[in-house]
Amino acid sequence: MTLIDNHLPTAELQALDAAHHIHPFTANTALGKKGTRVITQASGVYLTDSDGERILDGMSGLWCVNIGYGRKELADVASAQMNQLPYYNTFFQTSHPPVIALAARLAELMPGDLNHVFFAGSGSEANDTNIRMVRHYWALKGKPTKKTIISRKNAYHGSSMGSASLGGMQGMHAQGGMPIPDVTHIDQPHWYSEGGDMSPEEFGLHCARKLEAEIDRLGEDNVAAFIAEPIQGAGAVIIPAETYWPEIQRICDEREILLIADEVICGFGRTGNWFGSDTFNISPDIMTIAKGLSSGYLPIGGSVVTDEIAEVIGSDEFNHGYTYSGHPVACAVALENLRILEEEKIVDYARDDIGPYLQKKWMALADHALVGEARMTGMMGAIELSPDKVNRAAFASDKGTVGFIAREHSFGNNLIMRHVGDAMIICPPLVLSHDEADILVDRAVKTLDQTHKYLKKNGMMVSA
Ligand code: PXG
Repeated sequence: MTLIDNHLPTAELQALDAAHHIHPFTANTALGKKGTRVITQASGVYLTDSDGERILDGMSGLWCVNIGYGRKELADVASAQMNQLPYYNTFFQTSHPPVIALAARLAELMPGDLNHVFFAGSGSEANDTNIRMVRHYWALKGKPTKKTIISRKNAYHGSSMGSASLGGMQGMHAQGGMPIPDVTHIDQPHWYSEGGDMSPEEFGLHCARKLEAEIDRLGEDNVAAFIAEPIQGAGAVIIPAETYWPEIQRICDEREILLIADEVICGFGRTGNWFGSDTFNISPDIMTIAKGLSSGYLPIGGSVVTDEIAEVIGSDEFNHGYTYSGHPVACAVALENLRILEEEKIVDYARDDIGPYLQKKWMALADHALVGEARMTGMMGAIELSPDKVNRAAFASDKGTVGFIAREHSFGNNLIMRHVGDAMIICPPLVLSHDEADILVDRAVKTLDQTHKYLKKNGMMVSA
């Protein structure tokens, strides 16, 4: 227990981290010089760092700790399961109680006839499964040319070669030879930055119809699936207008295209319902899940498919699987997490109580001089920073410069907010109390005031 109770002094931890640890999505040399912030404990919605500072985690870790930190029940279940059966695979005609119970529980929770789960260790792996599964599905149905998967620019679907190819992050594609063949990307429904003079509703339809145009361009016989997050999370909490999803659904239904809803962030209460698909009335053929499935306590993800897809895939050997598919300890922890979400009515609390409470305060940030737009659904929200809010103008500085400055102030105020470009993002644990919501918003306001002052002082309130 020495790592928890009696760790090294911060400077020594930072030096060792800089010497030996390569951080994801990080310029490591620069971070090594600056020194990383070392998190040593967490409870509820608060993190504690190695200097004893308490930080309000406005991001639920990485969009995942839906039930909050420090739930002993999950630790107890993990310990018991480790003692009983720490590992066994499900490849060679074997199974085990935790994976059976979790698959059955998910089938109950899922909308429609999404009744069959292929487990993975993460969202990236689950989306890789989806690529192979939809192509194999169409091949088994005698349509092997239906291979292309259409996704969206600025989507995030993971970091493996396949899932990052599905994603539409240019910075990722620029490193390592992506996208892989037969993946294309249409525009995202990001009204604030791309909607121009259209109303949000017009723009929603306009973007959805890009899917139809892309199917026509590729030829329906060549398209396997469309994948999208109900709300783009890492893209900057992009909430589509209400015209968007019904039109996407119509197109997928009419054109025989499988619809994959990537619910890795939106699932398990985040949007105020069990799934983003419930919130937007989407009927996906496949759902990608991870993160909130275990509230991040252990790594687990999965692809949930309809009866029909399971039947087609089941007619042949699907040559695919991960060592940790259906890991018993991860499954047991996920089950316990789902029990807590349900029995403590945490999804209801997010929809009816803390969600509306926080939304009201968050949306009021739009009145701040630095904020061009505030948006929020359920318990995920964003504010767009702008030097000229009336015109939704971008800053003259490189994209992300101002966002980074705001994030540094936020860290200084002991609030974790993420920046995506010059938008600030929150995605707090669903168990946030009213008092904690007040503290979150107070610290966000303080951050905006400090950032605004800094930008004015340095002549940076300038439009591009
Ligand atoms: N789909 C979505 C919608 C995600 O948000 C993944 C898939 C991949 O899941 P794994 O478990 O393989 O990470 C994600 C992950 C960020 C950030 O900067 C977001 C994610 C991961 C890393 C960074 O916001 N989301």
